[in-house]
Amino acid sequence: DIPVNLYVKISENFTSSALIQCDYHDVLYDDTSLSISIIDEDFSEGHKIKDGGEYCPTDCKPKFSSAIIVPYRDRAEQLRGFLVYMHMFLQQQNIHYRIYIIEQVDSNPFNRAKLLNIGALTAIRAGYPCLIFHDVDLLPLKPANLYACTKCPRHLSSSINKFRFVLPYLNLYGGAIAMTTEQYKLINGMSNRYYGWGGEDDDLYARLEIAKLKLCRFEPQTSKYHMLPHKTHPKRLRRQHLLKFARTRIHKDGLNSLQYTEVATVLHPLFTHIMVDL
Ligand code: BGN
Repeated sequence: DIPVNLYVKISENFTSSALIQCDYHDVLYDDTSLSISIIDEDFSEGHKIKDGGEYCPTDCKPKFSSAIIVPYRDRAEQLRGFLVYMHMFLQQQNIHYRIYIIEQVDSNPFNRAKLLNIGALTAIRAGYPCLIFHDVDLLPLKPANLYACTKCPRHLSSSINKFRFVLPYLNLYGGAIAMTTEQYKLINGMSNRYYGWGGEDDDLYARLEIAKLKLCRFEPQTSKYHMLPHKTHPKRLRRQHLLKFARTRIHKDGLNSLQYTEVATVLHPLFTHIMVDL
């Protein structure tokens, strides 16, 4: 789908002592100051992924640095596919990134938002300026969907096969999203109180509204995703009630009230595995 004239040939003469900025083309959206980079077939020089699932292009200096934060429990099969696919996808984009898998090891209902808060804190401490929150069942289909942060918080996955590639509602802000560390801190992260499926992403959207942060999306064509099939999570009861008071909790429920026990952190070849008891 990328027009041929957008492909960049990376010169083989680059030496590591004189790193130049990675080549990105200014395309798509002026207001987001984003651009994409696609490189040619010569790229596959074997694996350059460091333990912990971190990758940095070696022949140029990347402009974007992103932590990919994935909440996880009990989907080993999906995770394997996700990791292999995402490393291929992300390396094409010539960005610096690291994949964090945050696993809930207790047996309480799944708390996606709290896991994302934990991943965000870890990534912020590691110095990442851009946080990409990503469900493990979503695979991006378009290389132009750059995994980097824009001036405004961005909803990456607006066009998913499961919803027949149509955005279900305008304020949907779940699935795969990107926010700068500054934006995430400004809204005190996400609510820690959503155990069970649903509502935590709508709560996050309410926080954006309070902070007057406008949401942006790339065009549907660029935002296409394939959702892997899976069993559904038990839905959270009374999530409407929790959501109703989202605005009153923003300053007391979030990053500043986050409590959990880190059970272990293991650096695997393709990801950093953080196991937590919520
Ligand atoms: C919505 C869910 C979201 C979910 C989307 C897409 C709720 C809150 C009800 C008050 N919201 O219905 O969390 O991401 O569907 O599946 O359940």
